[in-house]
Amino acid sequence: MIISSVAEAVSRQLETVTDSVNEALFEPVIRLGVTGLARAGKTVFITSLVANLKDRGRMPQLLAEAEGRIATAFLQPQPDDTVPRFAFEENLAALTGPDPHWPDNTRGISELRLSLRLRPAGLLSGVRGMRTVHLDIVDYPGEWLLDLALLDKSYADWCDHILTRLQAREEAVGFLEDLRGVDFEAKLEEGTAQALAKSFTAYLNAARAAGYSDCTPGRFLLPGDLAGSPVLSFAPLPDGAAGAGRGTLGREMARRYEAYKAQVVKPFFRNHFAHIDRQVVLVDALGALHHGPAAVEDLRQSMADILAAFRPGRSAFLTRILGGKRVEKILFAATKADHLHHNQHPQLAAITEALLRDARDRADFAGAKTQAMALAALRTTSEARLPYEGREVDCVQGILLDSGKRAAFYPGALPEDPAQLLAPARQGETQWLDQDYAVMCFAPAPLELRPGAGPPHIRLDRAAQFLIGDVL
Ligand SMILES: Nc1nc2c(ncn2[C@@H]2O[C@H](COP(=O)(O)OP(=O)(O)OP(=O)(O)O)[C@@H](O)[C@H]2O)c(=O)[nH]1
Ligand SMILES: [Mg+2]
Repeated sequence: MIISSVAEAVSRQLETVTDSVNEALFEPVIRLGVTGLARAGKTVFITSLVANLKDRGRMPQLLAEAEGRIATAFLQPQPDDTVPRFAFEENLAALTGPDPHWPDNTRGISELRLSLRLRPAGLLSGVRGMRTVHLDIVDYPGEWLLDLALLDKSYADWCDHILTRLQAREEAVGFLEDLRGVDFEAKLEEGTAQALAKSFTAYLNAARAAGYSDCTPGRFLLPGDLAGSPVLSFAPLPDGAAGAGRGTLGREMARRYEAYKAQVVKPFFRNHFAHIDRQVVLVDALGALHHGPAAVEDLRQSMADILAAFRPGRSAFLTRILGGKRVEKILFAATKADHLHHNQHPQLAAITEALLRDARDRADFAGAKTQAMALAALRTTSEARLPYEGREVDCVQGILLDSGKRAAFYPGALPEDPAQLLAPARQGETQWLDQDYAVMCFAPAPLELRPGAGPPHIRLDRAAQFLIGDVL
């Protein structure tokens, strides 16, 4: 029995070896990471991308499609058995069903495999048969990338950093108040630890709702099945807490912070992040503009922190687990561009590019190809030219999310020069000087999908061409 099970193990091993050899030789797998801060548009992006790759009538800028080389694209069981499957069918039904609505918030990581069957191109077309490329799409919260910065920070550094930021934020008043009554040298009381963690989490949620991007530790907002566990039951404490004696609240909080790093942050980078080949970073730049200069500056800083993860050498831990592997392409996409008339899309792309400037330069330096663009994964509006304050303006029209009524919308003209927005944001202005940038929430429009065409979008085909065009 023992012998047979050993033999079985050996042959199974051989099987996996030949499988992966076959796969590597004949069926390339591209792992496409899709990330962005909360509500950036990840779920809608993936749903529309997959739907438009399956039915490619609206993908003229995807070269392989224009050349008639994509025979079919179909969903397959994903390779990772322990990662939840991306709920494609459910999300597509939400967006394109008889009562169209936006999909629910997502709680964590998920994955989907789309396989494309390709006809051979050019001279070899008569000789070579069809080939298959697998696209594994991985959806994960951008907040988890922000956690990378924690790996270099001791508990004392982290507390110092966070508490300094909190001083200036009205969302933190409640937590800072709770902190005042705490003695970190007192013996650990689980009730006190839980109450502080709750109060800190409430601050994080309020900060996110107010448009702030730096809402870490990332898992506090999306705890999943870790909710209430010790790794998520810590909070920043005033100076000196980490050095408090054994069995005290301070010491235990420092220990839990370290456990969060070791048992939550590192496994994510090791098991998921390290395997990504191409990356989309979605940015709700319009949403930040609407919230004002502080939100824009905060988005800029958070993007720099997020993109640090794509910079080799940024973290000793990452360098070790990546072992020389690099993300080959990174697309920075400003989402929800259907809120703007197309003649303002270049300005939105320029703002996105400027927002990511520092981080992007470093990623370029690392050899990754990068591009910034403005897109809408699901177009909910049409364009019109209408009178407004005595002149004609280019606006968009759609169905309002709250009232269900049709309305025209002019968000304000974005400046040609992004510095006009980013400079006041950096200088800590509290309001835009010349105007406000309104944001409206449009509902997905009821659709009649043409056979062979996916949901309407803006520039999703260009995004796909940049991300995977070279392997098709
Ligand atoms: N008009 C328009 N709105 C969009 C588009 N994509 C996303 N939105 C809006 O942004 C919201 C968030 O989109 P999601 O795709 O759920 O964002 P997410 O990044 O998956 O959000 P979480 O899972 O909560 O982190 C949606 O509910 C829509 O209101 C788009 O292409 N056009
Ligand atoms: Mg989502």
